[in-house]
Amino acid sequence: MMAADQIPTALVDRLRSARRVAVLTGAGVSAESGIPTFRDALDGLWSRFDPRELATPDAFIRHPARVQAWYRHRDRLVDACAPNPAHETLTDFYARFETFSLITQNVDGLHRRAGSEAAVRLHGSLNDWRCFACARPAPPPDVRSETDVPGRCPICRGLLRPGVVWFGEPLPPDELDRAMEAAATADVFLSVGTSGEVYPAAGLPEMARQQHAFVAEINPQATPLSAGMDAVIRLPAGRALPAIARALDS
Ligand code: BJW
Ligand code: ZN
Repeated sequence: MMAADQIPTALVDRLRSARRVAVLTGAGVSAESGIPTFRDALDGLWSRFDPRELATPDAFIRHPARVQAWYRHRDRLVDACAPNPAHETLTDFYARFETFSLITQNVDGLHRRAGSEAAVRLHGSLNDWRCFACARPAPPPDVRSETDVPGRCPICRGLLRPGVVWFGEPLPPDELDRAMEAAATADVFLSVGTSGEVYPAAGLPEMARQQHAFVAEINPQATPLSAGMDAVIRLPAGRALPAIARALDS
């Protein structure tokens, strides 16, 4: 059975009686703000690079100016974008449910800009540059191309890196603990706009399901997580989440 706008009735019913709700978001939640998803090629100059190959410590060590310029390019792109109805609806969920946890893999800061300051940021932030050598915070380097001189720490001359988590690096332990606690205690867990390919984040829906949460996915495309879901909504997040809020109000 579907409520209006393809929202499964079972999900609406479970949300109505839920005390603890947790949502995991990925790049798809910012797609309608104009930010390309991680697996979509970036436009122009950057389309010849695979993001998966830039987001590693090895890529940074081999091509520091290229990686710094790529992250500065994304900083500027994000600055020119604004939160969309998906981010806004999730902010409203804090007031709607007794306990609400928002867990994001996104580094774009749009959940915070929409008012979800408490969002758990599993993969860090595009801002918060620091020194790769001494870890001191530093202002973002003004590097625009791979042929520029790489930005360095004013104190120790180490290379500057963005405050994100690259492949092979540990997630911030406090954030990961909060995310696992939210997943393990949720009555309803929603996975929104993520390909479900990157761990440990991709393990959270299964962790919730094993602890008897109702798990649902919002994504226009199927993912490796889809088969384990109690409900799937094949709609863009900016349409599905407001529709869920309307169904709960009706
Ligand atoms: C829409 C939409 C719309 C479009 N509405 N939807 C097995 C188990 C555990 C770990 C591993 C494992 N095998 C390998 C690993 C290691 C690795 C990993 O998972 N690799 C996989 C590729 C297999 N994981 C790690 O390395 C992690 N660290 C770790 O495990 O540490 C262990 C350790 C412990 C102690 C010491 C040392 C190490 C770290 C992972 C860090 C990921 N970092 C990145 C880059 C961040 C910086 C940056 O942005 O540049 O995070 S990778 C990238 O993927 C980014 C994203 O947050 C993450 C997830 O991507 P996401 O959000 O799902 O985006 P997309 O693009 O993939 O998907 C978008 C989706 O949206 C699509 O499905 C669309 O259909 C959908 N969509 N429009 C709704 N409008
Ligand atoms: Zn330094």
